[in-house]
Formats: sequence, C-alpha cells, structure tokens
Amino acid sequence: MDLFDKTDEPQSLTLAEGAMLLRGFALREQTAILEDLHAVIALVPFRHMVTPGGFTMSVAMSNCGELGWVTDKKGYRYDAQDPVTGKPWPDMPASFITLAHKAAMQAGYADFKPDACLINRYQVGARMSLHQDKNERDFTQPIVSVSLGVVAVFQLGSFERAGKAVKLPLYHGDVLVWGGDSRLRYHGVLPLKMGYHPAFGEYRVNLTFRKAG
Ligand code: MD6
Ligand code: FE
Repeated sequence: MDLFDKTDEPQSLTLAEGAMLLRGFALREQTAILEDLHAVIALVPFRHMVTPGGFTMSVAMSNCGELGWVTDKKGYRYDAQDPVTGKPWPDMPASFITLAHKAAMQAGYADFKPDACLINRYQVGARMSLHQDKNERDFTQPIVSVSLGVVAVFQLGSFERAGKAVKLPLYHGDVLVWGGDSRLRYHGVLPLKMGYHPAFGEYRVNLTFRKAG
C-alpha cells in the first residue's frame, strides 16, 4: 500500500463471532459528539457510584436516554430516574443515536434503537474488572461501545470469568459492536495508563449504547 491508498477508510475487524471492531468509526462525527457530551455532563456530572458490595467504582459515570445504568447499595439496575436527583436522565442527543445506529448497521444489526447510554470516564489507574453485561432484557440486541480520549486496553474474554482473555487497545474514535454469540462474553478494561488527548486531557471516555428495556 502506498501513501495515497485509503488509509483513513475505517477498518472493520471481527474479533469473535458477533464482536466487531470498527476502527475510527466515530471520528467523522467527533465534533458534534463532543459538544453533545459536554451538554449531557453539564446536566448530570460524572460521579463515582458504589457497588452493592460497598466498593466505590474507579470509573466515574453519567447517563442519558430513557434509562440509565446505576449501582448503589440496592444493586445494579437500569432506572428511568437518577436515584440521586429523582429526575429523568437527559435526552439522548441525536448525534449519539445516529452514531450508534450507523455502527450497528455496519456490523449487520439493522434497526438498533438504543434507549440507554452509559457514559464512563476513566482517569489514570481506573479500571473495569471482568464482567458480563446482563442487566438488559433482550440479549439479541447488540451493545455499541464508543471509545474517546486516552487509549485503553480492553480485555475480550470467554464465557467464564476465569477463561482466557485477549487484550486489545481501543483508541479515540474506535467503535465496538458487541452482540450475537459474543453478547455474554466476559470483558473488562485494564487500569488506564497515563496519556493525553487534546480534547479529553488525561481521561478516557466510553459511551455504551443499549436497548435495555
Ligand atoms: C469500557 N465497556 O469500554 C467498558 N460492555 O469502558 C464495557 O463494559 C462494554 O465496551 C459491553 C459492551 C461493550 C463494552
Ligand atoms: Fe460491559
């Protein structure tokens, strides 16, 4: 390939049956995404939630859409209201909905209509231990995950927590579509290394779109 080949054409990679990585898929829309993200965070600032076991999460979270993912002493769940303020979550911005829909389509899921967007913010050292996403109703619906800011190492595991996990860097603009046979795979994020991104500073932000209800 020479310099003038289509190097900025997004690359699609199938990681496992049903798990597809769309490198750079969110880059084209990043200006609108960033602006809309700021508006959501102004309404629901990032906060460190507490697990049912009493641990404060290293990842800070916010939500938009009809449903938001929350955890507190009562458990993990989707809630139509912010348990802290009792108010509904901010509407999901059109730029978010469009991006999630297009990414799902690209990965072979027509008609993906997310009702929940969880926004995760990682600072240096923040991590997400291996888990399955199973608080949603319908596992035939995919999850669309958008990585922004500082690069992180994602772990793609198997169907048991102790199974082998593959490590994979996720860069600013990468989109992971997570569905089909991979929907219930264990996965996580290794502790964030020090890094810098012009728009996100030392942070990584991840948007996960779901059809939760
Ligand atoms: C993260 N992501 O990347 C954490 N879950 O910050 C997830 O836990 C995740 O990326 C389901 C599907 C895709 C994901
Ligand atoms: Fe997850």
